[in-house]
Amino acid sequence: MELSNLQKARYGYQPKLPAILAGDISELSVETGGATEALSHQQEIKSMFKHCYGKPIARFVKGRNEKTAQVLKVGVILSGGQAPGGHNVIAGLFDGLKKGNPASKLYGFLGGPSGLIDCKYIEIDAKLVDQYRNTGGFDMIGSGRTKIEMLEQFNASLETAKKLNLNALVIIGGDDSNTNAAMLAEYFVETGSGIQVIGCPKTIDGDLKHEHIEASFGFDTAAKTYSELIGNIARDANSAKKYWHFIKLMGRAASHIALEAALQTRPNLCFISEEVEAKKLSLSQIVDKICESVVKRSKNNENFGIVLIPEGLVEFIPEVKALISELNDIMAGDKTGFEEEKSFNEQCLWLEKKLSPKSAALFKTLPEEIAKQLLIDRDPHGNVQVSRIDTEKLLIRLTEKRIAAMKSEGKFSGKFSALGHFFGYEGRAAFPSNFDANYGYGLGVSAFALIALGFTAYMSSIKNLSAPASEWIAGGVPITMLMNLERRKGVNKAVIKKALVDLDGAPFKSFAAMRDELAVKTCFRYPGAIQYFGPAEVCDQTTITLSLERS
Ligand code: FBP
Repeated sequence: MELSNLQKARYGYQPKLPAILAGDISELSVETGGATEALSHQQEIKSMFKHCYGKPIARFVKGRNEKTAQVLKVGVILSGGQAPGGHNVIAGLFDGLKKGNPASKLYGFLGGPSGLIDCKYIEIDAKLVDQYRNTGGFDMIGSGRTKIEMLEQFNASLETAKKLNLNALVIIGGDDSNTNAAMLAEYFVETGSGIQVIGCPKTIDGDLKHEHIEASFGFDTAAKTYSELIGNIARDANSAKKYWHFIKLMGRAASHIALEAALQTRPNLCFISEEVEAKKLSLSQIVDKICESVVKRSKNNENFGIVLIPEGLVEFIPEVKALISELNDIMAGDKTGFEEEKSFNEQCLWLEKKLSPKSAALFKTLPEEIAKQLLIDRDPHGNVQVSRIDTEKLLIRLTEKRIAAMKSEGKFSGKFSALGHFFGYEGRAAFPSNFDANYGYGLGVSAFALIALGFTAYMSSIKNLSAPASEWIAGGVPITMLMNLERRKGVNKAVIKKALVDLDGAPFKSFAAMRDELAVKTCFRYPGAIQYFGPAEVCDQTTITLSLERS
């Protein structure tokens, strides 16, 4: 493989660690607080995690231990969507293990959790790790979305772990994968295997956060990559002055990425799904807001603009949400009638008879491609695959229709020409920013220390993230502390609560304070590309979201 110059240079980057993890690891001790509680339904969750519930928060401090020098065998899994910094978690874990004892071994399960179930793995050695230091993607061992939920899967996981004589397993994943990590940990204790499980907070979506988990790695790089692209488009729009750009941004249900990109780039409009839901805005009211901005800007001869759309938006618009939920039930039931219909039109007629009158009316108004996308299979966790619904095109179509009507009524004489974009995959495997390279690496070293010091059912945690890395605080958070009870597939389940955008939080308030002006005036901000080498104020800054949340 021929290397780019940046790749070569990034290999040489030494991630910055919290001071406590940067020193001699035999001089590492741990301080724990009192018992902890889940976010809600404490008794029910306690009964589901008899062994692992309510453990104390752990924080590494200076002290002595003999444990970090033990020979350990550890397995690692990358789970779910790619997030920049994942390879560094593995590198940190590897370096910690080898620093503790060069005889320790690290195994990588291939293709996500299914690698553990099917016993597909490789031994990760120094040569392999060195090829992936500070690089994006998950291609070192691959990732997958298999959910470990059936007893046979738990048994198969245990069998693999025993076969490899594992002391511990590290699961690098999002909320669902870390919920799985806690379940596996509980199962391993219950079955007396002694195998520990540690999770690491990963996802570009930024929705795995909590008082003690300040951010997931990957969010920083992905949000900055999208912001760079949006800034470039905004500058193009401001130069040519002829297009409205509708940009859908990845991030699943939560709008953290769209909000961060709005703070970075100051578009004319950015919809925040959580607000749309709270205010029960309809599709038509969203189009009203777009048209209002188009008309006002056109009066200033500015027939161009930028609209940011979080990818999960459709699921938060009450009438679309109701339609999706009805479609979920219909498609999960007997759909032979649907499959027998020959054309899509006939299939629609079949569906419309089964939908409530309100949902049937909405379904009929949707452009064909969007209607088809709403019927795509759900992912293994039961999520609608929002990345495959062209919300940006839907909003363009509806705005064009409305603008045409306004023109024919003599209410608008300007121009409206729109282009759609979707930024998702281009940000998920980017070279990690210095922040994500440091944070991922630190989480990996911290996961090693948690294992060596005997913890299980913990998430590796690094706090004080808006300060320079040397001042970061490392430790672990019991996973049950992040849980609440949710109804999933008709059953109450203890799961990590998704952290959506807090409408009372500083990031949203900061955007809300400027948006009326942004909707009319051109105030674009151009963040430029992520910088890897140079002054700390250019290279090591974290997201605006994190700094506002921590200030
Ligand atoms: P995770 O939740 O696993 O981190 O994945 C995040 C994500 O990138 C979402 O933003 C997006 O909706 C989804 O993955 C896309 O999934 P896929 O990679 O399966 O197309």
